[in-house]
Amino acid sequence: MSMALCLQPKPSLYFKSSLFAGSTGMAQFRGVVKQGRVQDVFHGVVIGKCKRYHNSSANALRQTQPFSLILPGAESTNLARESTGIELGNTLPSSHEILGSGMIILKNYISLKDQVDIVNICQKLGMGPGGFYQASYRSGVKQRLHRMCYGRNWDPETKYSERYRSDGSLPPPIPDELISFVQTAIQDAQAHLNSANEIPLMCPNICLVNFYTTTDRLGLHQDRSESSDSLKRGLPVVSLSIGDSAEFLYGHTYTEDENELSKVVLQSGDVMIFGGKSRLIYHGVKTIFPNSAPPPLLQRTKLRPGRLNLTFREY
Ligand SMILES: O=C(O)CCC(=O)C(=O)O
Repeated sequence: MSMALCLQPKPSLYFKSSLFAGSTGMAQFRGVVKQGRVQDVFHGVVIGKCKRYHNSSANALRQTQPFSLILPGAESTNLARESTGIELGNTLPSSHEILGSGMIILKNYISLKDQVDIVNICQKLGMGPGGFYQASYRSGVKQRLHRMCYGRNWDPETKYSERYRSDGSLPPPIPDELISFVQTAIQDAQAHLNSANEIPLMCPNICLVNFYTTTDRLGLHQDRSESSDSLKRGLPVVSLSIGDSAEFLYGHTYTEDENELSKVVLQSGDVMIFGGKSRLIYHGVKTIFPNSAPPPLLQRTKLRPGRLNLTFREY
């Protein structure tokens, strides 16, 4: 599939290595067991039954302040002026690690400048309609992560079936420059594989953006809400990590014994791709390592402690 088939306008900011050019123990996972699987990690806060408003103007009905990625009090800082002189050139070389058929990490792939740009994009969209929120289950239990979606709404209960969120908001579209970035990353990954077919190219039309505080986790799960055709073709999930590092666990079969899972640390700037034979891996985030984000990223963005993760998929 070529990029042209995505019918996306040509990205204005496209450059490859500068973004737009193109301890542990599963038993320690706190989560609920649903259909025999740990689904997610919760505060355990019961918030009552959500009203559903089928009108985007109902966004005004938000009862809480939108969640900001930026440290409280830093929003009004003139970051451009303050950050003058902060060196954003990458010092670490890029590399890659093949984790299995269809699964690869492009280490330090996202330049610091592009990480800054992505934080700024996510902050801008996150504060607008359809921005960061904590999704809840029908039981009323609220998810702990702050999440928002681009392109298509995903919810832990309704998956992709509801166009609107319970606050009535629609997800913003995926920014074009991110679509291009993801496709370039897939093509760069393919170049490292025995066969490009191990990870097919896709046109992302969904992005889930998660923000983990340093105590947040994500229980073991599969990403299988996408269409059966997408799953059958093994169209990949492309995951971008920014901010604090995370311990990522994965395996091909479900287990509650963490020792049976593989582990890898995802650092700021890493891109993980899993498709093809690895498309349905079980995976989760066990630990966020505090104070592990690159200092220039924090100085430039005032990103709060924690980790920003974007996963792109084609429905
Ligand atoms: O944060 C991550 O690295 C994984 C996110 C994830 O598994 C998901 O959004 O389904």
